[in-house]
Amino acid sequence: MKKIALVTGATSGIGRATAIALADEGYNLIITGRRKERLEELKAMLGITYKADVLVLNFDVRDREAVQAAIESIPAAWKNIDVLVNNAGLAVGLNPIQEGLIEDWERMIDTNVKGLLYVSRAVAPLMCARGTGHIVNLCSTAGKEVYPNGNVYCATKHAVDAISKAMRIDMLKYGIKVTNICPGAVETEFSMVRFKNDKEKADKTYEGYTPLCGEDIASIIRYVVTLPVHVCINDLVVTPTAQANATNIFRKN
Ligand code: NDP
Ligand code: 8X3
Repeated sequence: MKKIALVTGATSGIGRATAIALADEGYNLIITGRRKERLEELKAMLGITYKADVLVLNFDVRDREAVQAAIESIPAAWKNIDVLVNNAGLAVGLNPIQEGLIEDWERMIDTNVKGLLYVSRAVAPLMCARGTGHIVNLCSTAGKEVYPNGNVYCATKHAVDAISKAMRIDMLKYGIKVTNICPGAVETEFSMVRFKNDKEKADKTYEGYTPLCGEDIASIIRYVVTLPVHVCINDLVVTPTAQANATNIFRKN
């Protein structure tokens, strides 16, 4: 029987690439996000190209009741979720704390922290009941260090880092693996979202060096979820070769 992976934020970037990589690995997929048409397009592609069965769940991770209802709506045969990739997330704004927009802060906290918790709270009991499962949380180098103007985004990713550690302790007795993945710069829609569709600013983020791409992270996720049952990668920091840490990127111009 094929394994099942649920990927949040599968409409773009790392999440979409991960859904494709896991379909290629032989998984059936539950793909989620707010942009339904993109989910339907991905479902069709995964079915044709990889012969994967795909269930689309269209919800906003910030909506606690919608998350609960969506997971409860999953047909019994799909509830044996082997892998949960908590990927949905975003940065909004890049301002010093004294000038930050509170609505930006709330979007990040509600999505990156509360949304991840809502989805995990709905899926983790299914894994514990079966005594098997793997949760992969998309953290960030921003979960390991703080950089100028990154304040609240960094705080949300530090929270993800702590939640990953806590999950691993709490679900140890059920044999649940928890992997915290911390990428540096990955060229996706991330910077367009952070800079509110200012393409010039978004493009500047990746100027003068080769950033990671969604497929780079997807191939790492594919690797960590296919390790033997007794092996768990707990924490993984990955940057472009041109990036040493959050503040040091070597740009050639
Ligand atoms: P993208 O903007 O390309 O993708 C973000 C995904 O999250 C989209 O599929 C989006 O779907 C989904 N999402 C955002 N908000 C919500 C919401 N409220 N409800 C449901 N889904 C939501 O960015 P990335 O692929 O780069 O980001 C994926 C993860 O990786 C994030 O957690 C990010 O913080 C993290 N990360 C990214 C890095 C980077 O440099 N790009 C580096 C380190 C970590 P939709 O809009 O359709 O709902
Ligand atoms: C995304 C990478 O450097 O913008 O998490 O925080 S960074």
